[in-house]
Amino acid sequence: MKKTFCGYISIVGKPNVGKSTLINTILDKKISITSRKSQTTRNNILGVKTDEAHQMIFLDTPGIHMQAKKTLNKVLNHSALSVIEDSDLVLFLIQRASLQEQDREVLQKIIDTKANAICVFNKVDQVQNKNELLPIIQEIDAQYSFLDYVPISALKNEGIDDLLGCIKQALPENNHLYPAEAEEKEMPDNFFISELVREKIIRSLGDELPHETYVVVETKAMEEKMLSIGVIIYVARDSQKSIVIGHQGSNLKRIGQQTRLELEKMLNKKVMLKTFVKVNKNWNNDAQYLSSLGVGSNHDSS
Ligand SMILES: Nc1nc2c(ncn2[C@@H]2O[C@H](COP(=O)(O)OP(=O)(O)OP(=O)(O)O)[C@@H](O)[C@H]2O)c(=O)[nH]1
Ligand SMILES: [Mg+2]
Repeated sequence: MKKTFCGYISIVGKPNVGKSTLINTILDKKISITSRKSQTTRNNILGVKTDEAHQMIFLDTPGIHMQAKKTLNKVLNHSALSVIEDSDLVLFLIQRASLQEQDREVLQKIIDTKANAICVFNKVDQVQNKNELLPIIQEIDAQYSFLDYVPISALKNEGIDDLLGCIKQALPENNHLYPAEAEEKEMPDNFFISELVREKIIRSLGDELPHETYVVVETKAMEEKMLSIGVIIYVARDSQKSIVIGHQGSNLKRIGQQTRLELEKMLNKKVMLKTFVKVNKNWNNDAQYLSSLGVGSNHDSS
């Protein structure tokens, strides 16, 4: 019998280091939304890559943020930290040639859990002289023995094959948990559609607002050659409702259009998308409400 290898690999790091970009690049498709703003990812998002004998089950996590005050941020941190313990391998992401306080805090969690881990330097396309990485590697190596140090650019798809090679070396011998076809997803589930809308909101609106929104898919129907979808964007205050809608509906129109175009390209099908904006006060401080939405937990597909 040929040996098979399989394991859970979690991608952790401070907000905005490129965790979601990395998982999308590895899987060669978009499964997790990304943006320039911190704390874009809310759930642990799972993607599977099988390469002959090796099956890698990746978990994208919300950026770990130690100064969490709001309940939402606490829930996000908890879910990111708990996966470290449950993983066979952890990818610790840092960016460029810098190790900041927030990175050190995440590093400390890895040290505490004694996780099997690879240290990944992302965004090296923005590092002129790769020697700048050496003192950081020395500093980290003095604190913990990582299996490898791998420089990559998730955005430019550089160093990814090297990284995959290191990951495969670290996978435990195990039967594959997912059938190969689990990797193909035809109809996007409600979670993915709502994430796509949230990505467009985050990318096009102000810095604070995006974290005060959540999106629910109300209706989804395959009509004759056309996918028809209705979504509700919830915000925490009336003033935010006006921001999301914009002057004469311009923002909402743009958000809807960008989402629709991306879905059409993915599905190769016409999409009709209706968007509504509603106010739900203080939602992001209500932990019970958050968990009912699945925020901060592994989501089930709809
Ligand atoms: N130049 C460069 N930019 C990158 C690279 N990887 C990611 N980015 C950018 O960094 C920003 C953050 O990327 P995300 O993938 O959303 O980061 P994240 O770690 O998932 O962020 P949170 O979910 O908020 O914790 C985006 O604007 C990406 O395009 C890279 O290799 N090089
Ligand atoms: Mg992310």
